[in-house]
Amino acid sequence: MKVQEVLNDLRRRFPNEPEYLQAVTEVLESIEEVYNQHPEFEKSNLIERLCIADRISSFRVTWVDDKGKVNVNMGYRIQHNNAIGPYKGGLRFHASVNPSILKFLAFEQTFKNALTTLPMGGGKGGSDFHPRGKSNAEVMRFCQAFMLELWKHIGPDTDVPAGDIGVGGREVAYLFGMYKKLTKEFTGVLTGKGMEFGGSLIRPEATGYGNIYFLLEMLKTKNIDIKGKKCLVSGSGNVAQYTCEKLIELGALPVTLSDSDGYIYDPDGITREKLDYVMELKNIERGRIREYAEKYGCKYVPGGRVWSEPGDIALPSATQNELNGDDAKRLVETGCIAVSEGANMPSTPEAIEVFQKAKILYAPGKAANAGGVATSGLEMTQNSLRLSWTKEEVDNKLKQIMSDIHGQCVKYGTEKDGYINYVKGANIGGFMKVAKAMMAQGII
Ligand code: NDP
Ligand code: 2IT
Repeated sequence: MKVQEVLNDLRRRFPNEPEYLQAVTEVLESIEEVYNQHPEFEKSNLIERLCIADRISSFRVTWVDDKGKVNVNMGYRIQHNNAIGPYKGGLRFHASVNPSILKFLAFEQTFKNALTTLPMGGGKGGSDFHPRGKSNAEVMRFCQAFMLELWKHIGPDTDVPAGDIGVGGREVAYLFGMYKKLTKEFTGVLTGKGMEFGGSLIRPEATGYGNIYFLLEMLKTKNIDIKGKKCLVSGSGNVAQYTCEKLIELGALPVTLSDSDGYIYDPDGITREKLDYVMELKNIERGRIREYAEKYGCKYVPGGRVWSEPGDIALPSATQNELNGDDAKRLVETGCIAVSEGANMPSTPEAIEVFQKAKILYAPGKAANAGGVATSGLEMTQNSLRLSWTKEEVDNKLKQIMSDIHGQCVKYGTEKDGYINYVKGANIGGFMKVAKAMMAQGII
Protein backbone atom coordinates (compact mmCIF):
# COMPACT_ATOMS: atom_id res chain seq x y z
CA MET A 1 0.00 0.00 0.00
CA LYS A 2 1.17 3.47 -0.75
CA VAL A 3 -0.60 5.60 1.85
CA GLN A 4 -0.53 8.80 -0.17
CA GLU A 5 -2.15 7.08 -3.17
CA VAL A 6 -4.95 5.65 -1.05
CA LEU A 7 -5.46 9.01 0.65
CA ASN A 8 -5.50 10.91 -2.63
CA ASP A 9 -8.14 8.55 -3.92
CA LEU A 10 -10.26 9.01 -0.78
CA ARG A 11 -9.82 12.80 -1.00
CA ARG A 12 -11.08 12.70 -4.56
CA ARG A 13 -14.08 10.56 -3.69
CA PHE A 14 -15.04 12.35 -0.44
CA PRO A 15 -13.82 15.94 -0.90
CA ASN A 16 -16.27 17.45 1.57
CA GLU A 17 -15.49 15.20 4.49
CA PRO A 18 -12.52 16.73 6.37
CA GLU A 19 -13.06 14.94 9.70
CA TYR A 20 -13.34 11.55 8.00
CA LEU A 21 -10.17 12.19 5.97
CA GLN A 22 -8.36 13.41 9.10
CA ALA A 23 -9.14 10.22 11.04
CA VAL A 24 -8.28 7.95 8.10
CA THR A 25 -4.98 9.77 7.46
CA GLU A 26 -3.82 9.26 11.03
CA VAL A 27 -4.60 5.55 11.05
CA LEU A 28 -3.13 4.79 7.62
CA GLU A 29 0.09 6.61 8.38
CA SER A 30 0.46 4.61 11.62
CA ILE A 31 -0.20 1.20 10.10
CA GLU A 32 1.64 1.58 6.78
CA GLU A 33 4.77 -0.27 7.86
CA VAL A 34 2.95 -3.22 9.46
CA TYR A 35 0.48 -3.43 6.58
CA ASN A 36 3.26 -3.65 4.04
CA GLN A 37 4.78 -6.60 5.90
CA HIS A 38 1.64 -8.56 4.96
CA PRO A 39 1.36 -8.89 1.15
CA GLU A 40 -1.85 -10.90 1.63
CA PHE A 41 -3.53 -7.75 3.03
CA GLU A 42 -2.75 -5.79 -0.11
CA LYS A 43 -3.85 -8.67 -2.34
CA SER A 44 -7.32 -8.55 -0.86
CA ASN A 45 -7.44 -4.73 -0.84
CA LEU A 46 -7.98 -4.78 2.88
CA ILE A 47 -7.27 -1.09 3.14
CA GLU A 48 -10.16 0.18 1.05
CA ARG A 49 -12.49 -2.38 2.56
CA LEU A 50 -11.50 -1.08 5.99
CA CYS A 51 -11.79 2.62 5.17
CA ILE A 52 -15.19 2.50 3.50
CA ALA A 53 -18.22 1.80 5.67
CA ASP A 54 -20.20 -1.40 5.10
CA ARG A 55 -23.43 0.58 4.97
CA ILE A 56 -24.69 4.14 5.49
CA SER A 57 -28.37 4.78 6.13
CA SER A 58 -29.84 8.26 6.15
CA PHE A 59 -33.42 9.25 6.72
CA ARG A 60 -35.74 12.17 7.36
CA VAL A 61 -36.99 12.63 10.92
CA THR A 62 -40.21 14.62 11.23
CA TRP A 63 -41.47 15.77 14.60
CA VAL A 64 -43.81 18.40 16.05
CA ASP A 65 -42.52 20.93 18.61
CA ASP A 66 -44.45 22.36 21.58
CA LYS A 67 -45.76 25.25 19.48
CA GLY A 68 -47.20 22.86 16.91
CA LYS A 69 -44.52 23.58 14.29
CA VAL A 70 -43.49 20.64 12.11
CA ASN A 71 -39.71 20.18 12.17
CA VAL A 72 -37.50 18.14 9.86
CA ASN A 73 -34.08 16.78 10.82
CA MET A 74 -31.66 14.36 9.21
CA GLY A 75 -31.06 10.97 10.83
CA TYR A 76 -28.11 8.65 10.11
CA ARG A 77 -26.62 5.31 11.03
CA ILE A 78 -23.17 4.37 9.76
CA GLN A 79 -22.45 0.64 10.00
CA HIS A 80 -18.73 0.71 9.48
CA ASN A 81 -17.38 -2.78 10.12
CA ASN A 82 -18.69 -5.95 11.78
CA ALA A 83 -15.70 -8.26 11.36
CA ILE A 84 -15.35 -8.93 15.09
CA GLY A 85 -18.90 -8.44 16.37
CA PRO A 86 -22.20 -6.61 15.85
CA TYR A 87 -21.89 -2.93 14.87
CA LYS A 88 -21.56 -0.93 18.09
CA GLY A 89 -21.29 2.77 18.79
CA GLY A 90 -23.13 5.80 20.01
CA LEU A 91 -25.68 8.25 18.66
CA ARG A 92 -24.87 11.96 18.56
CA PHE A 93 -27.54 14.68 18.56
CA HIS A 94 -25.97 18.06 17.79
CA ALA A 95 -26.53 20.81 15.20
CA SER A 96 -23.07 20.13 13.74
CA VAL A 97 -23.77 16.45 12.90
CA ASN A 98 -23.11 15.57 9.25
CA PRO A 99 -21.92 12.49 7.31
CA SER A 100 -18.23 13.44 7.63
CA ILE A 101 -18.38 13.63 11.43
CA LEU A 102 -20.33 10.39 11.78
CA LYS A 103 -18.05 8.60 9.30
CA PHE A 104 -14.95 9.64 11.26
CA LEU A 105 -16.58 8.50 14.50
CA ALA A 106 -17.66 5.13 13.04
CA PHE A 107 -14.18 4.57 11.59
CA GLU A 108 -12.50 5.37 14.92
CA GLN A 109 -15.02 3.24 16.78
CA THR A 110 -14.02 0.16 14.79
CA PHE A 111 -10.42 0.29 16.06
CA LYS A 112 -11.44 1.40 19.56
CA ASN A 113 -13.84 -1.50 19.92
CA ALA A 114 -11.19 -3.94 18.72
CA LEU A 115 -8.87 -2.64 21.45
CA THR A 116 -11.42 -3.31 24.20
CA THR A 117 -10.82 -7.07 23.83
CA LEU A 118 -14.62 -7.55 23.51
CA PRO A 119 -16.47 -8.78 20.39
CA MET A 120 -17.85 -5.52 18.99
CA GLY A 121 -17.73 -4.08 15.47
CA GLY A 122 -17.85 -0.33 14.79
CA GLY A 123 -20.74 2.00 14.04
CA LYS A 124 -22.08 5.46 14.82
CA GLY A 125 -25.21 7.44 14.16
CA GLY A 126 -27.14 10.50 15.09
CA SER A 127 -28.94 13.57 13.93
CA ASP A 128 -28.52 17.30 13.40
CA PHE A 129 -31.31 17.76 15.96
CA HIS A 130 -29.99 20.21 18.57
CA PRO A 131 -31.26 19.38 22.07
CA ARG A 132 -30.32 22.78 23.54
CA GLY A 133 -33.42 24.66 24.68
CA LYS A 134 -35.80 21.82 23.80
CA SER A 135 -38.42 20.74 26.34
CA ASN A 136 -38.52 17.23 27.72
CA ALA A 137 -41.63 16.52 25.65
CA GLU A 138 -39.91 17.74 22.48
CA VAL A 139 -36.89 15.52 23.14
CA MET A 140 -39.23 12.56 23.69
CA ARG A 141 -41.13 13.20 20.45
CA PHE A 142 -37.90 13.60 18.53
CA CYS A 143 -36.44 10.37 19.93
CA GLN A 144 -39.63 8.51 19.05
CA ALA A 145 -39.64 9.87 15.50
CA PHE A 146 -35.93 9.03 15.12
CA MET A 147 -36.49 5.44 16.28
CA LEU A 148 -39.41 5.05 13.90
CA GLU A 149 -36.74 4.83 11.17
CA LEU A 150 -33.67 3.61 13.08
CA TRP A 151 -35.30 0.40 14.35
CA LYS A 152 -35.23 -1.08 10.83
CA HIS A 153 -31.43 -1.04 10.87
CA ILE A 154 -30.53 -2.21 14.39
CA GLY A 155 -30.93 -5.25 16.65
CA PRO A 156 -29.18 -6.87 19.63
CA ASP A 157 -27.09 -9.10 17.34
CA THR A 158 -26.94 -6.64 14.42
CA ASP A 159 -26.17 -3.15 15.63
CA VAL A 160 -26.33 -1.80 19.19
CA PRO A 161 -26.39 2.02 19.56
CA ALA A 162 -25.70 3.99 22.76
CA GLY A 163 -25.13 7.62 23.80
CA ASP A 164 -22.68 10.29 22.69
CA ILE A 165 -22.92 14.11 22.61
CA GLY A 166 -26.51 15.14 23.27
CA VAL A 167 -27.63 11.58 23.96
CA GLY A 168 -27.59 10.47 27.60
CA GLY A 169 -29.76 8.36 29.86
CA ARG A 170 -32.91 10.34 29.10
CA GLU A 171 -32.63 9.95 25.33
CA VAL A 172 -31.56 6.28 25.46
CA ALA A 173 -34.65 5.54 27.57
CA TYR A 174 -37.03 7.25 25.11
CA LEU A 175 -35.34 5.47 22.18
CA PHE A 176 -35.56 2.14 23.97
CA GLY A 177 -39.25 2.63 24.76
CA MET A 178 -40.08 3.22 21.11
CA TYR A 179 -37.96 0.29 19.88
CA LYS A 180 -39.76 -1.98 22.32
CA LYS A 181 -43.15 -0.78 21.16
CA LEU A 182 -42.29 -1.24 17.47
CA THR A 183 -40.76 -4.70 17.78
CA LYS A 184 -42.66 -6.07 20.80
CA GLU A 185 -39.28 -7.27 22.03
CA PHE A 186 -37.49 -6.48 25.27
CA THR A 187 -33.87 -6.93 24.31
CA GLY A 188 -30.53 -5.24 24.90
CA VAL A 189 -30.67 -3.27 21.66
CA LEU A 190 -29.25 -0.09 23.20
CA THR A 191 -26.69 0.37 25.96
CA GLY A 192 -26.58 3.08 28.58
CA LYS A 193 -30.09 2.10 29.66
CA GLY A 194 -31.55 2.94 33.08
CA MET A 195 -30.61 0.58 35.91
CA GLU A 196 -34.24 -0.54 36.25
CA PHE A 197 -34.46 -1.86 32.68
CA GLY A 198 -31.21 -3.57 31.88
CA GLY A 199 -28.58 -0.85 32.23
CA SER A 200 -25.17 -1.70 33.67
CA LEU A 201 -23.85 -0.19 36.86
CA ILE A 202 -20.83 2.05 36.13
CA ARG A 203 -21.83 2.63 32.45
CA PRO A 204 -22.61 6.33 33.08
CA GLU A 205 -19.25 6.73 34.83
CA ALA A 206 -17.26 4.46 32.52
CA THR A 207 -15.80 6.83 29.92
CA GLY A 208 -14.51 9.33 32.47
CA TYR A 209 -13.34 6.68 34.95
CA GLY A 210 -11.76 4.65 32.15
CA ASN A 211 -9.85 7.68 30.92
CA ILE A 212 -8.38 8.22 34.38
CA TYR A 213 -7.53 4.50 34.72
CA PHE A 214 -5.67 4.79 31.42
CA LEU A 215 -3.94 7.97 32.59
CA LEU A 216 -2.82 6.15 35.77
CA GLU A 217 -1.28 3.41 33.61
CA MET A 218 0.60 6.06 31.61
CA LEU A 219 1.79 7.87 34.74
CA LYS A 220 2.96 4.54 36.19
CA THR A 221 5.44 4.15 33.31
CA LYS A 222 7.13 7.31 34.61
CA ASN A 223 6.58 6.75 38.33
CA ILE A 224 4.45 9.87 38.59
CA ASP A 225 1.78 10.21 41.29
CA ILE A 226 -1.52 11.80 40.28
CA LYS A 227 -2.07 13.28 43.76
CA GLY A 228 -2.10 17.07 43.77
CA LYS A 229 -1.80 17.34 39.99
CA LYS A 230 -3.61 20.31 38.43
CA CYS A 231 -5.93 19.00 35.73
CA LEU A 232 -7.50 20.92 32.83
CA VAL A 233 -10.80 19.29 31.87
CA SER A 234 -12.85 20.59 28.93
CA GLY A 235 -16.57 20.01 28.42
CA SER A 236 -19.05 19.63 31.26
CA GLY A 237 -21.16 16.73 30.04
CA ASN A 238 -21.08 13.03 30.84
CA VAL A 239 -17.40 12.42 30.16
CA ALA A 240 -16.12 15.62 31.82
CA GLN A 241 -18.24 15.08 34.94
CA TYR A 242 -17.05 11.54 35.68
CA THR A 243 -13.49 12.45 34.78
CA CYS A 244 -13.68 15.08 37.53
CA GLU A 245 -15.32 12.63 39.94
CA LYS A 246 -12.45 10.16 39.62
CA LEU A 247 -9.81 12.91 39.79
CA ILE A 248 -11.31 14.21 43.04
CA GLU A 249 -11.45 10.68 44.48
CA LEU A 250 -7.74 10.21 43.70
CA GLY A 251 -6.68 13.54 45.24
CA ALA A 252 -5.97 15.37 41.96
CA LEU A 253 -7.16 18.93 41.39
CA PRO A 254 -9.52 19.55 38.43
CA VAL A 255 -9.53 23.32 37.87
CA THR A 256 -11.50 23.88 34.65
CA LEU A 257 -14.74 22.92 32.88
CA SER A 258 -16.32 24.35 29.74
CA ASP A 259 -19.29 24.31 27.41
CA SER A 260 -19.80 25.72 23.93
CA ASP A 261 -20.19 29.25 25.42
CA GLY A 262 -16.95 29.44 27.43
CA TYR A 263 -14.94 28.02 30.33
CA ILE A 264 -14.52 28.40 34.08
CA TYR A 265 -11.22 28.40 35.95
CA ASP A 266 -11.40 27.55 39.64
CA PRO A 267 -7.87 27.66 41.11
CA ASP A 268 -9.10 26.14 44.41
CA GLY A 269 -10.19 23.04 42.53
CA ILE A 270 -13.59 21.60 41.72
CA THR A 271 -14.59 19.79 44.91
CA ARG A 272 -17.15 17.02 45.38
CA GLU A 273 -19.72 19.56 46.49
CA LYS A 274 -19.07 21.79 43.48
CA LEU A 275 -19.24 18.80 41.15
CA ASP A 276 -22.64 17.85 42.60
CA TYR A 277 -23.74 21.36 41.66
CA VAL A 278 -22.39 20.93 38.09
CA MET A 279 -24.26 17.63 37.73
CA GLU A 280 -27.51 19.22 38.87
CA LEU A 281 -26.89 22.27 36.64
CA LYS A 282 -26.04 20.28 33.51
CA ASN A 283 -28.12 17.11 33.83
CA ILE A 284 -31.33 18.41 35.45
CA GLU A 285 -31.59 22.18 34.95
CA ARG A 286 -29.67 22.03 31.66
CA GLY A 287 -28.02 25.38 32.42
CA ARG A 288 -24.71 26.95 31.33
CA ILE A 289 -21.25 26.57 32.92
CA ARG A 290 -21.13 30.36 33.36
CA GLU A 291 -23.51 29.87 36.30
CA TYR A 292 -20.76 27.96 38.15
CA ALA A 293 -18.54 31.05 38.08
CA GLU A 294 -21.42 33.21 39.32
CA LYS A 295 -22.13 30.80 42.20
CA TYR A 296 -18.54 30.19 43.32
CA GLY A 297 -17.03 33.55 42.37
CA CYS A 298 -14.33 32.27 40.05
CA LYS A 299 -13.10 33.28 36.61
CA TYR A 300 -15.30 32.75 33.53
CA VAL A 301 -13.96 33.29 30.02
CA PRO A 302 -16.70 33.58 27.39
CA GLY A 303 -15.70 31.97 24.11
CA GLY A 304 -12.35 30.83 25.52
CA ARG A 305 -10.69 27.45 25.73
CA VAL A 306 -9.40 25.82 28.90
CA TRP A 307 -5.99 25.25 27.30
CA SER A 308 -5.18 28.93 27.95
CA GLU A 309 -4.64 28.01 31.61
CA PRO A 310 -1.56 26.25 32.95
CA GLY A 311 -1.97 22.66 34.18
CA ASP A 312 -0.03 19.44 34.74
CA ILE A 313 -2.50 17.22 32.90
CA ALA A 314 -4.96 17.94 30.05
CA LEU A 315 -8.13 15.90 29.64
CA PRO A 316 -10.06 17.09 26.56
CA SER A 317 -13.62 15.85 27.05
CA ALA A 318 -15.85 17.96 24.79
CA THR A 319 -15.55 17.44 21.03
CA GLN A 320 -13.34 16.92 17.96
CA ASN A 321 -10.57 19.39 17.07
CA GLU A 322 -11.00 21.40 20.27
CA LEU A 323 -7.24 21.55 20.94
CA ASN A 324 -5.03 22.93 18.17
CA GLY A 325 -1.29 23.29 17.56
CA ASP A 326 -1.04 26.63 19.37
CA ASP A 327 -2.93 25.27 22.37
CA ALA A 328 -0.57 22.28 22.42
CA LYS A 329 2.53 24.51 22.31
CA ARG A 330 1.21 26.58 25.20
CA LEU A 331 0.44 23.45 27.23
CA VAL A 332 3.91 22.01 26.68
CA GLU A 333 5.61 25.36 27.42
CA THR A 334 3.71 25.75 30.69
CA GLY A 335 4.72 22.30 31.94
CA CYS A 336 1.96 19.91 30.93
CA ILE A 337 3.20 16.32 31.36
CA ALA A 338 0.27 14.27 30.07
CA VAL A 339 -2.73 14.50 27.74
CA SER A 340 -5.40 11.81 27.81
CA GLU A 341 -8.39 12.15 25.50
CA GLY A 342 -11.89 11.59 26.85
CA ALA A 343 -13.37 13.03 23.65
CA ASN A 344 -12.99 11.56 20.15
CA MET A 345 -10.21 13.19 18.10
CA PRO A 346 -10.09 16.38 20.23
CA SER A 347 -6.47 17.16 19.29
CA THR A 348 -5.70 18.34 15.76
CA PRO A 349 -2.84 16.60 13.88
CA GLU A 350 -0.66 19.67 14.57
CA ALA A 351 -1.34 19.37 18.32
CA ILE A 352 -0.47 15.66 18.32
CA GLU A 353 2.81 16.43 16.59
CA VAL A 354 3.68 18.97 19.28
CA PHE A 355 2.94 16.51 22.10
CA GLN A 356 4.93 13.71 20.50
CA LYS A 357 7.90 15.92 19.63
CA ALA A 358 8.02 17.09 23.25
CA LYS A 359 7.79 13.38 24.24
CA ILE A 360 5.11 13.98 26.83
CA LEU A 361 2.55 11.27 27.61
CA TYR A 362 -0.19 11.48 25.00
CA ALA A 363 -3.11 9.03 24.68
CA PRO A 364 -5.50 9.25 21.74
CA GLY A 365 -9.24 8.87 22.34
CA LYS A 366 -9.53 5.47 20.76
CA ALA A 367 -7.39 4.08 23.58
CA ALA A 368 -8.13 6.42 26.49
CA ASN A 369 -11.92 6.76 26.14
CA ALA A 370 -12.60 3.12 25.23
CA GLY A 371 -13.89 2.43 28.75
CA GLY A 372 -17.33 3.75 27.77
CA VAL A 373 -17.92 1.36 24.93
CA ALA A 374 -16.17 -1.44 26.82
CA THR A 375 -18.71 -1.09 29.61
CA SER A 376 -21.44 -1.02 26.96
CA GLY A 377 -20.03 -4.39 25.90
CA LEU A 378 -20.32 -5.54 29.51
CA GLU A 379 -23.93 -4.31 29.52
CA MET A 380 -24.60 -6.44 26.42
CA THR A 381 -23.11 -9.46 28.17
CA GLN A 382 -25.23 -8.93 31.28
CA ASN A 383 -28.35 -8.52 29.11
CA SER A 384 -27.60 -11.78 27.31
CA LEU A 385 -27.05 -13.56 30.61
CA ARG A 386 -30.20 -11.91 32.02
CA LEU A 387 -28.45 -10.91 35.22
CA SER A 388 -26.54 -7.93 36.53
CA TRP A 389 -23.11 -7.67 38.07
CA THR A 390 -22.25 -5.51 41.09
CA LYS A 391 -20.58 -2.13 40.84
CA GLU A 392 -17.29 -3.64 42.02
CA GLU A 393 -17.41 -6.42 39.43
CA VAL A 394 -17.99 -4.01 36.55
CA ASP A 395 -15.44 -1.50 37.83
CA ASN A 396 -12.79 -4.22 38.20
CA LYS A 397 -13.44 -5.46 34.67
CA LEU A 398 -13.20 -1.87 33.40
CA LYS A 399 -9.83 -1.39 35.16
CA GLN A 400 -8.56 -4.64 33.68
CA ILE A 401 -9.70 -3.65 30.16
CA MET A 402 -8.02 -0.22 30.38
CA SER A 403 -4.83 -1.89 31.57
CA ASP A 404 -5.03 -4.39 28.66
CA ILE A 405 -5.50 -1.53 26.17
CA HIS A 406 -2.47 0.19 27.66
CA GLY A 407 -0.55 -3.07 27.25
CA GLN A 408 -1.47 -3.23 23.56
CA CYS A 409 -0.27 0.37 23.08
CA VAL A 410 3.05 -0.47 24.75
CA LYS A 411 3.41 -3.63 22.66
CA TYR A 412 2.87 -1.97 19.29
CA GLY A 413 3.89 1.60 20.06
CA THR A 414 7.20 1.51 21.95
CA GLU A 415 9.89 3.28 19.93
CA LYS A 416 13.64 2.60 19.88
CA ASP A 417 14.37 5.24 22.52
CA GLY A 418 11.68 3.81 24.81
CA TYR A 419 9.10 6.55 24.13
CA ILE A 420 5.62 5.05 23.92
CA ASN A 421 3.84 6.30 20.82
CA TYR A 422 0.28 5.60 21.95
CA VAL A 423 -1.16 6.71 18.59
CA LYS A 424 0.86 4.13 16.72
CA GLY A 425 0.27 1.49 19.38
CA ALA A 426 -3.50 1.95 19.47
CA ASN A 427 -3.84 2.11 15.69
CA ILE A 428 -1.75 -0.99 15.03
CA GLY A 429 -3.28 -2.94 17.94
CA GLY A 430 -6.84 -2.21 16.77
CA PHE A 431 -6.00 -2.70 13.11
CA MET A 432 -4.32 -6.11 13.49
CA LYS A 433 -7.34 -7.63 15.22
CA VAL A 434 -9.84 -6.35 12.64
CA ALA A 435 -7.51 -7.22 9.75
CA LYS A 436 -7.03 -10.83 10.87
CA ALA A 437 -10.80 -11.29 11.28
CA MET A 438 -11.48 -9.80 7.85
CA MET A 439 -8.84 -11.97 6.19
CA ALA A 440 -10.29 -15.11 7.77
CA GLN A 441 -13.80 -14.30 6.58
CA GLY A 442 -12.98 -13.97 2.87
CA ILE A 443 -13.69 -11.24 0.35
CA ILE A 444 -17.02 -9.76 1.43
P1 NDP B 1 -22.29 15.50 26.42
O1 NDP B 1 -23.33 15.89 25.46
O2 NDP B 1 -22.70 14.93 27.72
O3 NDP B 1 -21.34 16.74 26.72
C1 NDP B 1 -20.64 17.39 25.70
C2 NDP B 1 -19.92 18.58 26.28
O4 NDP B 1 -19.05 19.11 25.30
C3 NDP B 1 -20.84 19.69 26.68
O5 NDP B 1 -20.28 20.40 27.73
C4 NDP B 1 -20.91 20.53 25.41
O6 NDP B 1 -21.26 21.89 25.62
C5 NDP B 1 -19.50 20.42 24.91
N1 NDP B 1 -19.50 20.52 23.45
C6 NDP B 1 -20.11 19.69 22.61
N2 NDP B 1 -19.95 20.09 21.34
C7 NDP B 1 -19.23 21.19 21.39
C8 NDP B 1 -18.75 22.05 20.41
N3 NDP B 1 -18.99 21.87 19.10
N4 NDP B 1 -18.02 23.10 20.83
C9 NDP B 1 -17.77 23.27 22.14
N5 NDP B 1 -18.23 22.48 23.12
C10 NDP B 1 -18.94 21.46 22.76
O7 NDP B 1 -21.34 14.49 25.64
P2 NDP B 1 -20.30 13.44 26.21
O8 NDP B 1 -19.69 13.93 27.47
O9 NDP B 1 -20.93 12.11 26.20
O10 NDP B 1 -19.20 13.42 25.05
C11 NDP B 1 -18.05 14.25 25.07
C12 NDP B 1 -16.99 13.67 24.14
O11 NDP B 1 -16.65 12.35 24.57
C13 NDP B 1 -17.42 13.52 22.67
O12 NDP B 1 -16.29 13.73 21.85
C14 NDP B 1 -17.83 12.05 22.59
O13 NDP B 1 -17.74 11.55 21.27
C15 NDP B 1 -16.79 11.43 23.51
N6 NDP B 1 -17.11 10.11 24.06
C16 NDP B 1 -18.25 9.90 24.77
C17 NDP B 1 -18.51 8.66 25.31
C18 NDP B 1 -19.70 8.40 26.16
O14 NDP B 1 -19.79 7.30 26.71
N7 NDP B 1 -20.62 9.34 26.36
C19 NDP B 1 -17.60 7.53 25.09
C20 NDP B 1 -16.40 7.89 24.39
C21 NDP B 1 -16.19 9.12 23.89
P3 NDP B 1 -22.74 22.40 25.24
O15 NDP B 1 -23.62 21.85 26.31
O16 NDP B 1 -22.63 23.88 25.24
O17 NDP B 1 -23.04 21.85 23.89
O1 2IT C 1 -17.49 7.18 21.30
C1 2IT C 1 -17.87 6.23 22.00
O2 2IT C 1 -17.14 5.27 22.25
C2 2IT C 1 -19.20 6.30 22.59
N1 2IT C 1 -19.88 7.30 22.42
C3 2IT C 1 -19.76 5.14 23.36
C4 2IT C 1 -20.32 4.11 22.43
C5 2IT C 1 -21.03 2.95 23.09
O3 2IT C 1 -21.54 2.13 22.32
O4 2IT C 1 -21.10 2.87 24.31
